[in-house]
Amino acid sequence: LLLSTLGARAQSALPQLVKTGPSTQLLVDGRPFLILGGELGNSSSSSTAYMQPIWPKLQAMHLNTVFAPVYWELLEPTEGQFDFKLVDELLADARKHQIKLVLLWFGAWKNSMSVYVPAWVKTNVARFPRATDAQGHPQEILTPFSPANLEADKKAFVALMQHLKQVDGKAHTAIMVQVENEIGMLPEARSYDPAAQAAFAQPVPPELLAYLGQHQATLRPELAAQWQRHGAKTQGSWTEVFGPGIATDEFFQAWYYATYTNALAAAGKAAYPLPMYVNAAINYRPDRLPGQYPSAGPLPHLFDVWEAGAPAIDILAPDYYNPNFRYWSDKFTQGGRPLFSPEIAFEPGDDAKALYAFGHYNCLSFSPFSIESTDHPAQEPIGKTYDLLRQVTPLLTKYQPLGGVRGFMQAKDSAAGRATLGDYRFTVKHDNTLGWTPESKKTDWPLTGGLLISVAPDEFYVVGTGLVITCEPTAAGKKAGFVSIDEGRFVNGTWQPGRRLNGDQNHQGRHIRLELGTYEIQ
Ligand code: N0T
Repeated sequence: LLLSTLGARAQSALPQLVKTGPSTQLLVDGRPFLILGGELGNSSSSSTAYMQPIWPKLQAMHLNTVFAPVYWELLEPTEGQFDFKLVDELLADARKHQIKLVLLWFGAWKNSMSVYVPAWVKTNVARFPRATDAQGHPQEILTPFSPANLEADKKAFVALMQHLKQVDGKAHTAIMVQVENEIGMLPEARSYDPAAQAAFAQPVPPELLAYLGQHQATLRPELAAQWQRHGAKTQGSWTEVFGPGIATDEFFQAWYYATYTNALAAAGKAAYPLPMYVNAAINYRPDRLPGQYPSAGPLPHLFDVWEAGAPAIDILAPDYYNPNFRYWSDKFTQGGRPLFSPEIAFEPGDDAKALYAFGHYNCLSFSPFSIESTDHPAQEPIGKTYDLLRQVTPLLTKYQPLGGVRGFMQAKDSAAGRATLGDYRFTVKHDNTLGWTPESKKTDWPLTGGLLISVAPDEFYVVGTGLVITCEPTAAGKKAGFVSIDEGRFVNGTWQPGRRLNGDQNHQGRHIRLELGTYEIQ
């Protein structure tokens, strides 16, 4: 009886983020949940009919979650009149296909611009003012400095959250919400509209300076250096505190984007407290200056400003559209921040990156963009990888907080991956380094990856593709061999061994070679 009561309580708990040991976990219905996701193309969920053939594709790729936009222009076509039909149909279809939803609020900003605001907002520039460049030319960007803009956006967002509570507060089909999309200022680092100018003439808000003072030891180096260069002041104008120039302009704009977003998120959470995050359009080119890339969004060099200004936002998340996956993941996880990826370009290598992200960064979400664009869902490597990751989710989420998981990603030019886990030191190389296959002679090698879970000092599960792994005992002067290597699957959480891998399959006991699959090593 007691157990069933506890079970029922866990079931009714809202999706939430909890800190478990060194890692953050997302709990859905009381259990750790890894988002094996994909994001829909921007326009797909504007039509329930258009979505119909997409759902089976998502199932064929073993997604457990889809990231789907909710559009302000379609939610509130007439001011104050909300149309929840699309949202309700999305929820119903998601449930029918046993897929969770992360809802993307395409409100005031979508990739910097304000194209998803309803027509009654778009056409009333006097009431809903735009950001302007330094010459006063208006941009297709609502200014965050206008209380009217915030109020209108917030009213719609709160209506959405209230509705979700009503229709989904028990089922928890929607598990998280993204607030806006890739917020960023262009073509200058800050806006110069009248309200922005008035704000810039004000002192730096004391909350921001207090935050910097309290977090001195962990501030981003760019911001810390600039603040210290000008005397680490505890009050003053933006140019007195940070000096004149575009870097200061960007801090200023970021603060007001953050506080706007915070007001939205806090009001939304007051209605229905789902975890909320914002996503960043990464500036890949270090030669681009503030204003030349979507500026003042939740970018790593602005984390302190965003975290000070937007405590109601749980996670600052990277959108990956360039090859430097490790570099940006390291940046976004500095200081123990959780990794949550709502978007990554849908391309070869995503399978390896997903395995690496879940194994190495304890990431909470992986999600290729425009996931429905494939014509061969059953053949997609990311789908096959999600199938494996689904099977090992209970193991992964159990051993991650205990430090028992490692991730690997190998390209042609990678140094060997190394990890100590249990009583062994592992060396992980690209499969082609063996030189056995015609592929190894090619100039391009596919990215490969995997993860290793230690369930006992001498017992491991490994999930991956295209890797070759050797291990040696950490104890000095000892030698070790494999007792057994089994290929298999988890069926409802129970290990079901398939082939016993020996002979040529483990190079007569020298190593384990991963084709796509899950393996138990002893
Ligand atoms: C993303 C997507 C969608 C190599 C682009 C990425 C999505 C938005 N923006 O398809 O529009 O809604 O969040 C912009 C980064 C492109 C950089 C490409 C450089």
